[in-house]
Amino acid sequence: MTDADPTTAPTRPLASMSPAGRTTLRAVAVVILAIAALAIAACGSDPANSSGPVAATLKEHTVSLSRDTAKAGSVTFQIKNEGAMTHEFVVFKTDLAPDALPLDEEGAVDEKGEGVEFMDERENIKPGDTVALTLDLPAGNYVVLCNLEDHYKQGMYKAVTVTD
Ligand SMILES: [Cu+2]
Repeated sequence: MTDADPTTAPTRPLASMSPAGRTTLRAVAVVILAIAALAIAACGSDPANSSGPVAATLKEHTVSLSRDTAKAGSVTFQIKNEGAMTHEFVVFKTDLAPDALPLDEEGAVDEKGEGVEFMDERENIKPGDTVALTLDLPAGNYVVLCNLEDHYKQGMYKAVTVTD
């Protein structure tokens, strides 16, 4: 930011202000600049951006993602359990509808079921814990979910699309 040019500015309120007034104005400008810098930094985690870790939040009984797309290759999920129960985070590659994965006798997703390919998981994520899971994912359709008890059936899943 530069000070207004007195030769081109139509009015010059600064020129008639007391030195104290100018100092206050300058301080306000510094604060505005600081806020602008923070806003620019926040743009680094633009949800539309397909690179960088995907933040996943687990609760009873939802999975929330900072974005549902990722670029093929190394994909990291930063998983936080904000719930009151222990959860897990399982990644399946599948072209099935996210709410129609094959179930086992207990009502959990059958990790060896037809139409799903188990990729990797982080188990036993305690309330308040944050863990990372990095996988090498080819392009395709995925579902991430919690497969403890009937948490999947309760709604703990989200679709993720990985593109080249
Ligand atoms: Cu769970």
